[in-house]
Amino acid sequence: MKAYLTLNYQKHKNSKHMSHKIQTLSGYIHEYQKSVLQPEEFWGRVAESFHWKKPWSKVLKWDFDGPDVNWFVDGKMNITENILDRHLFIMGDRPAIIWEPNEPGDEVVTLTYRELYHQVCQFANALKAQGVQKGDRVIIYMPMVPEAAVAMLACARIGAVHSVVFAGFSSTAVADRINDCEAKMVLTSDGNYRGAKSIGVKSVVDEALEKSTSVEKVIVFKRTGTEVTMKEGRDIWWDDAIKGQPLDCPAEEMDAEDMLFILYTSGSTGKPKGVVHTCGGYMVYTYYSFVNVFQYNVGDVYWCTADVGWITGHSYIVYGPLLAGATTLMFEGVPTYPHVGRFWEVIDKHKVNQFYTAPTAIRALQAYGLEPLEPYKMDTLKVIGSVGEPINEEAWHWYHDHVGKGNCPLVDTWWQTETGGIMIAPIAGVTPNKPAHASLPLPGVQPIIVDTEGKELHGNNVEGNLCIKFPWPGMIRTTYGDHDRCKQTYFSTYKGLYFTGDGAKRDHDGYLRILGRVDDVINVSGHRMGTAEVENAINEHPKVIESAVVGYPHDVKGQGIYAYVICDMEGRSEESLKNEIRETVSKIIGPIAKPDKVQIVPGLPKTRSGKIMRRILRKVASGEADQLGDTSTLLNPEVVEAIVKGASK
Ligand code: 6R9
Repeated sequence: MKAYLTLNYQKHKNSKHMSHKIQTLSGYIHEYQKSVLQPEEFWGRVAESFHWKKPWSKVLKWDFDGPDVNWFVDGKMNITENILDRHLFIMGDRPAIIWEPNEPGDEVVTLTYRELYHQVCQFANALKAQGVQKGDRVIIYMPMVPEAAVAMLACARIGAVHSVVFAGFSSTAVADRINDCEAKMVLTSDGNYRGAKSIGVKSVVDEALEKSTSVEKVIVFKRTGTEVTMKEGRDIWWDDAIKGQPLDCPAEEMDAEDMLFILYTSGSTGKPKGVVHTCGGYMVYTYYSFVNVFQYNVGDVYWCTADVGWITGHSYIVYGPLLAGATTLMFEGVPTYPHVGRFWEVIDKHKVNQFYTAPTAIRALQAYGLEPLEPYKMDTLKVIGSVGEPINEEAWHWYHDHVGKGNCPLVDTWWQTETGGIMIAPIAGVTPNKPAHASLPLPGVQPIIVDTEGKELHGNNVEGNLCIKFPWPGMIRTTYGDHDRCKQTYFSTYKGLYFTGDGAKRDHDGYLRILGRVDDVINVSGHRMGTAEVENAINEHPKVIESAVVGYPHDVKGQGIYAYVICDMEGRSEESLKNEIRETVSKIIGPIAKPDKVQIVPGLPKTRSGKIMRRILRKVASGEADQLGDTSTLLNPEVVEAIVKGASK
């Protein structure tokens, strides 16, 4: 360990920490220009501030047709050395993670960089002792406790590939992910506290493991004290696994392009895909975007309210902040427990400086009015952020005026699981804020708007599909086990471009506004759901003949899920069938995918080639049945009338 600390110190003693932070508008323009004209030089300079075990031979080699994208070619490193070892020397006693538990009165846990280092090393040794090796896949299905971050970093320490599964997913969803990546191990907990509820977690894993064969060991962290069954020879308690394990662990030498993690996300087809991120580029990109967008200063307390099960939790609770030596707050609970002012209370309690949340949470809290905010000062806040879905102007203003008190820049950050980090967003206090606009690309990001033929739409006041025309270090490399799927989904719609699946508008001032998905993906409370995925789950119900799912505008969730279902009604009432269908989806995917509305229909509108006309279903679901357009070309125009008549209110 000593060796790199010395080396690191030598390298850093004269450099100003976080010298890559843009501080002025002209600085942004200059850096942006440089990143486009000399991308290799630009990213090479950012990457130089990290500790590399062996330098790269070339910054970038790429081809979007493959796609085959390589950043920091031949470079060797370990991301955890840059998170932990590097920070011990000058920041060992600074808090790395502050953990706010579900119950406000329970003890807050603070881990310094030194404590985090030891916990990660110790758990990394435990993983090795249980047979995990470089390249093995490890599923993490855990609540929001610091050990979830420890687990991720311990995998990275020894070169194992983590795949975190959101702890609200069902056993079937967990089993699908275990099987897709042939995971060797599962890290989980006995239970999970969420607001007033305590939920079984280990029991879900037990059920999932009945459907999979690759998992050899399960390590169980004790959180709730819920009774669990421990399978002899397979299951081991976290505390037993770490007992006697040394507090230091050598960091595995990783190639910059070795896999760091897999994260499953929904797309337009039925099966979630495993988005693969690699070590070097992801490290450089999450760090750079974090310090710039949030303008983090050493000593600040930063809080992102996401769950580590989503990409936002990966990049902006764990990796980005910790790479920057930041103090990152992890919150176990929910915004409305034990009262609807909990977020504001936590901001005051921990003197939070940067606060990053989702529009759906803002809209939900806005509904309670201003009273819950009154007891709190929130005067430590400097920057507030939004992620996950388009933020409507009303929510933007409420957030800006009442949470940010009108004097915090609001960074509306557009990005995706596939992009690894923030792509289009204001740089807090540096580039201008415009309500409901993600605004301008970060340096290194080259977005373009194209028409349906893929022709670039130049100039301002244009609207079309959002693509990226040049690689950035944090981008997706492949979809696990199926490279062709990655090519088909992202690089084939428009030749030579990465297609985001989102629509966007460049307004008359040149600022980008994201308009939402243009494919069959619904964004429910910032969570991506594929319509086909929900349909597959509905179709599992024995009485269901066929179904079609669409999104519709929802006041709090952004979009709600509307399911049209053809059923065999024999012996069932409509109400009980609808409830059973909703429960089926909850069981197969998880409660977040439960349809908000279910309508039993006699048929689905189809084209002559047999395709469901979703356009019509979307209009009916949105209450715009008077704007259906031409339905005469349908195979079965008569069902439209029945659907409109029976539309769920
Ligand atoms: C980070 C994350 C990605 C999809 C994306 C888009 C939507 C995310 C947004 C936004 C408008 C924003 N999205 N941020 N839309 N404005 N600031 O959310 O990743 O879960 O993969 O979702 O979310 O539609 O394509 P992910």
